[in-house]
Amino acid sequence: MKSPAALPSRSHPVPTVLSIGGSDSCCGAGIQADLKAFQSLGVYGATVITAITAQNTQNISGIFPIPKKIVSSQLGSVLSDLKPASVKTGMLFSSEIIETVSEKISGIENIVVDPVMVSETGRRLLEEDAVGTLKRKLFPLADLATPNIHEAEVLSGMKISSISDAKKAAKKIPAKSVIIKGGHLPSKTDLLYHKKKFTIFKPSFMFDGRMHGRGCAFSSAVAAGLAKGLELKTAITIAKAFIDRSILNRLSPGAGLPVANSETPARFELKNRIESAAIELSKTNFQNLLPEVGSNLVSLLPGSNEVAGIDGRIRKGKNGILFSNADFGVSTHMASALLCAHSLDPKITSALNFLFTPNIFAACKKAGMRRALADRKTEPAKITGTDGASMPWAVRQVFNKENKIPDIIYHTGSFGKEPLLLLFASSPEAIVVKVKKILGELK
Ligand code: PXL
Repeated sequence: MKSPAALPSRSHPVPTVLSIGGSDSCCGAGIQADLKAFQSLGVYGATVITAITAQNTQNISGIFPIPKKIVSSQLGSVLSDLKPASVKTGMLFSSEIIETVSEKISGIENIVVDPVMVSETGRRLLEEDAVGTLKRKLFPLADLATPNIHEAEVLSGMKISSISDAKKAAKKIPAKSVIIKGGHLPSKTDLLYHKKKFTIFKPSFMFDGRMHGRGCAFSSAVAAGLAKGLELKTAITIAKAFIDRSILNRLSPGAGLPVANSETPARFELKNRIESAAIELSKTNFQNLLPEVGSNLVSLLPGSNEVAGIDGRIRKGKNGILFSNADFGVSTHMASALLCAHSLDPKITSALNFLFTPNIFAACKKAGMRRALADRKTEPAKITGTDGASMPWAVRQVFNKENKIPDIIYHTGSFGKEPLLLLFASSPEAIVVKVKKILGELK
């Protein structure tokens, strides 16, 4: 038997974030949602539980606050050993728990207070008489408070129907900085009040539905960013991208509300990179290369055989290029071509297909792209007759002939087969660089 290798040492210290809040038995919100966000964003999560809720995606059937002695004991244990680089508070339920928590965390840097009051399913998660204690004891310690509109109304004592109302309310909330989440405003914009200045954060898409756990994941993501040393606005921008992704990824584990669903940092990053590359392409004349059926930009998750691409492809619209979000498992043929190319040349991790015309082909040549023909006329009937086999066959045929994967593999079409051009590169960004070069030579 082989002797085991020595455990490699870690090169990066991983910051710890402490979440103080309630347990949600369906794991869409509360400390369970916080831990999922911490894991996704690459920080270590510790928890102090203030209440246990019995709930599912439809309702909360029981709330069992934890005695303050036990909350205090958990805090004592965690804080005497782990050194959190940030703290996030969620459901605190009662005045006595708020007092206990405030006493123990004062002096810690980067405190994010999510002033949880009512669940999305309508249950009170903070006793009415505890609002004053929250404002008096915890808010003065908060580097950032993250109320939604309803919570901001309660905290400021005023009605909020517009961004200008939100600006007035933010000034009345006694935390160092406040972000009022505008998910329930028509504009859906969030308003940050930080260092006496306002900043508006727009959503990347409009989501009108209700959802469980969004607020918890957002405040946790901000706390994770602060723990990594990010400046507040940067931490918020990244947290918003993270939460938008978690909404797109939502799951419905029960019959009630969907839950926000985060994912591993590597999957999160790859989807963002594919979408950024598609945005870059949409700023060019890429529509001149788009076939009527659309193109796809696909990329491989490092160390796996999972391929992500643009869901529904990149398409030609009346007023420019159309595309939606990136996701895994949305491409079959392109994914099989990429996986085959990667197996033959591990540097290749991304691919894009586009239109093949003599003009485009000439531009590819001028742009210095190495091109190789996959001769479909020699394709065995068995391959042609097997769904999904043609692309890998074409890639392998070229590799066998050329002994490498060129920039471009093309075929000129045959009966029932569209002419095709496949561009390969080492990253989504490298695909964009190559496309820009080709477009630069296109007459
Ligand atoms: O989303 C706020 C929240 C926080 N904490 C717990 C919850 C909820 C919402 O249901 O259950 C434990």
